[in-house]
Amino acid sequence: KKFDVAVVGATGAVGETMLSILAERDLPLGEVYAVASERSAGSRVKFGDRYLVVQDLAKFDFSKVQIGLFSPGASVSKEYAPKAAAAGCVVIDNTSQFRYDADIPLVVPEVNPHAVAGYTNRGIIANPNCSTIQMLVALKPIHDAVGIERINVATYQAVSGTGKEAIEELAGQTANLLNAKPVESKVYPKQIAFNVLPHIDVFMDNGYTKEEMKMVWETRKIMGDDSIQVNPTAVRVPVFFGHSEAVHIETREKITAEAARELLSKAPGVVVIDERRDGGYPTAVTEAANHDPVYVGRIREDISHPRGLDLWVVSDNVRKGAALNSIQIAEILIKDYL
Ligand code: A2P
Ligand code: 11C
Repeated sequence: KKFDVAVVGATGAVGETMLSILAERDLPLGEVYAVASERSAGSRVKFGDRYLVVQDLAKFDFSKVQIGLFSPGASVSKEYAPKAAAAGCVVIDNTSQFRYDADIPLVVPEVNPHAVAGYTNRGIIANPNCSTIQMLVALKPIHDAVGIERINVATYQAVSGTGKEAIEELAGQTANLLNAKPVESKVYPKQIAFNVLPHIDVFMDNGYTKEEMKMVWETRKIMGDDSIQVNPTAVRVPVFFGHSEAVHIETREKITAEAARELLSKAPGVVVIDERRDGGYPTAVTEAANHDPVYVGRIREDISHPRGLDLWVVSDNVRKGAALNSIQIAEILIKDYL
């Protein structure tokens, strides 16, 4: 049996990566359609060694496909994901639109693959936020072994998380500054080149940003444990691809750094790079960008807490944080449900 797939948002940073991962992996694909807004309809996007002509979302007939991989922004998914589902297509939505609805599954395949079964509720499965995905792939084996009570996390997030315009803003500002020209900030409220901004997504009433609160809400839903306390600070850094996170956890029972390293070295989707020497740790640019795994290093026992453990977690936010995770969900759907 073959499956016809629509990639919605196919001209964006995530959509382009979805198409390249679909071409690389071994899914039983029938037709693949590239869909975006009216603005880019008629243009071409790369799919393996050929090109697809982009179709207008407003005119696309979803009864032609069994799976829709959506990444066009929350307001567009809000309108079109239910329409696609009503036409019989299972939507895997990469936006924040449906994640917190109780009847929508929120899935990280290495953590809660069984939740995919809930796709029958509304025909929609939500893909979590990139910062949450990589953190939970690394923390799940530790939570299963000793229980996690509290997570303190500071993120160092790449501009590709914002989308193509932000990638261009960082590149443009960097070039201008190196040529002693003035810079303009349109996507971010302050200069991002050679700078660090403690602000991702909108501010909430409690002083946290929405990106930070996503990590709180999504961690509890995906782990299926409302008792986990999460305290995030989400920060944008001038990196193109790859989010990094300093993760500090407090566990129910003590776990040694050595035991954690051992568990993580066998965990699905994780690569441990943890040598206590210069360069013996993963980074966004040298390891994560353009690769699939979640890399973990700097594993050590917290000297300030008897049951504390510190980890450095790095992954390609556009791949594992978005496109790859969605396609892994599609693989589970195809193998076990459709
Ligand atoms: P388009 O190129 O036609 O604007 P990014 O997150 O990298 O900025 O990408 C956003 C993606 O979502 C693009 O593929 C963009 O298509 C698509 N998109 C944005 N708005 C709409 C819309 N109203 N209908 C369909 N696709 C949209
Ligand atoms: C970022 N995490 O890095 C965001 C991008 O909820 O899907 C993804 C936003 C989301 O800017």
